[in-house]
Amino acid sequence: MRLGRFGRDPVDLADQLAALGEAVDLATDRLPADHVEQARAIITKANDRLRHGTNHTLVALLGATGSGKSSVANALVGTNIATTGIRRPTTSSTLGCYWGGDDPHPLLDWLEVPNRHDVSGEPGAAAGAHSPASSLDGLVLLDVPDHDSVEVGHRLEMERIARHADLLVWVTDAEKYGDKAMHDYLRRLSHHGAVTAMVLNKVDLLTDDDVKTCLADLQRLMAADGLPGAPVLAVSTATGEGIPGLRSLLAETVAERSAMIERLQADVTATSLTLLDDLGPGDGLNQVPSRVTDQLAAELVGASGIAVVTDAVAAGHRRDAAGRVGWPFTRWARRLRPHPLRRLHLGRGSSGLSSLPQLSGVQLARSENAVRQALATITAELPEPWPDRISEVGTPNHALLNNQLDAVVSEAARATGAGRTPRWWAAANALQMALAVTAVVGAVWLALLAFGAYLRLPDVPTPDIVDTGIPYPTAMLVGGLLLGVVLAAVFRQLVALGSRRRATAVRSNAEAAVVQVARDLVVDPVDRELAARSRLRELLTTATGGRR
Ligand SMILES: Nc1nc2c(ncn2[C@@H]2O[C@H](COP(=O)(O)OP(=O)(O)OP(=O)(O)O)[C@@H](O)[C@H]2O)c(=O)[nH]1
Ligand SMILES: [Mg+2]
Repeated sequence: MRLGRFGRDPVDLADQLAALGEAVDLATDRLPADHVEQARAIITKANDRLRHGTNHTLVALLGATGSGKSSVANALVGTNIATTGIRRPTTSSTLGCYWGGDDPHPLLDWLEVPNRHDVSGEPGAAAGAHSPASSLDGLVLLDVPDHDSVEVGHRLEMERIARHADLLVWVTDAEKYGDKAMHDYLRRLSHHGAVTAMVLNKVDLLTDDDVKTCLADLQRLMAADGLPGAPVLAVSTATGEGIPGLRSLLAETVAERSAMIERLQADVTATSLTLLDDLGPGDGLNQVPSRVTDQLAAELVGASGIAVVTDAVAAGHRRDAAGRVGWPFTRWARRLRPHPLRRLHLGRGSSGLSSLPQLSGVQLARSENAVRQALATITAELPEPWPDRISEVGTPNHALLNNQLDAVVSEAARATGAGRTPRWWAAANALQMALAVTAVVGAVWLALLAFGAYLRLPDVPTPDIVDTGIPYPTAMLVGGLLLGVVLAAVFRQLVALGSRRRATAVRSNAEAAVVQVARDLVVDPVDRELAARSRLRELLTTATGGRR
């Protein structure tokens, strides 16, 4: 008869514990607090138990009152320890019996078991010691109070010992083996099959056929509890039947020195599986999909009121251009209207402080709605508890969001909309001025000629443009005016092109800035949460030791 084995070594347990340790930190405030606390307690317990080494194997006798736990302990010790005054009618505090080997007291101190019995001096101990194969040196056998008496303290003590022991030996009999309380415990410890054994005691009271039936039934029930491989032994402390088999099982376990590691691995596996269940099924969503980010940014751009600024930037550009390259004779008219950018307190003449009109109620609602939509899309497919968690980290302070939208829009406008004038404007201006001067000179010339004629002064010969018969002053006036108007029209087209380009540049700068705001306040926090979630899954999968 052998216990089931995971066949792992302590290095695996160290890896599992390290992964669980990191997972517990990440799981804090993310997964149910009681499960995280349970995992933390397992890590503490495992580290404490590991400090005491593998020289001792803690075997707990667990079961209902009267099933014969103390009798089994006596049978293994080889003498009735009740004669030493330790035994009571029913066991109310744990008794630790230890067999030879290293000093077990530090371990029993940690286990908080003050009642101790050194078996090495017992005459009956020799019965097991004479054969090296069945040496129990290193065994610390714990006779534990029952879990089903009226004494709540007994149950708590039993549960405490059951949490700390390396090997759990349940003792039952033909009357009690179907006991619900015991099977509840077994189910809860279904990952502990490698460190669980079942003893069907008092078989002296049964016929051979009944023993077979009971054993088969008990095995079936244990398989249903999730412990199909755990050994089941039939014993009688009254006749000694089966006791050598139980002794060999314990001797093997003590010799292998692996029960402690396997017990701790089972604990780490079980608690990691619980946390993995809390984490929900894997869905491969490790970051916010880019289409959600794009959609959110587009909505926020809409809500930001950037159109007001881009329109002003385009109009301002046209207005500046008209002042520089427009027809000189009508430039003054433009100056009567206020500069579009100055109206927004942006660009030239700005105090440097943004004073864009505050976002309207509709815009505020639009930005809030955009964030809500994005979060709803992200969380739609996520299992509990992630929708709430993601919504919590992804919902920004809306006043902050709107301030930032306001700031980035005006900043983008200021950076792109002001200052730099296209180089061709200077040349165009010079040309327009030259044409205007030409027209004015032509006009003055003609005026002087007209004035001379009025005063009936003798004709001053007026030169003609060669071969055309058109007098210079006329050509200068008409040509200067006409060319100026035509050029102003051409320049207007070029300026319109430039103003569109400038507005587009402002818009794309603002869009880039709004994407950054969306990232900082919504997408990045959600990404961090999703990354923590997938890291948790990775760590917990490692911590289960490959059990999922
Ligand atoms: N016939 C028979 N009676 C047994 C056997 N083992 C134990 N008993 C009796 O069962 C009763 C209970 O035995 P204990 O060993 O005190 O049982 P326990 O599980 O320690 O009980 P608690 O300490 O109350 O939890 C005693 O009267 C024993 O004599 C056995 O193999 N055959
Ligand atoms: Mg007892």
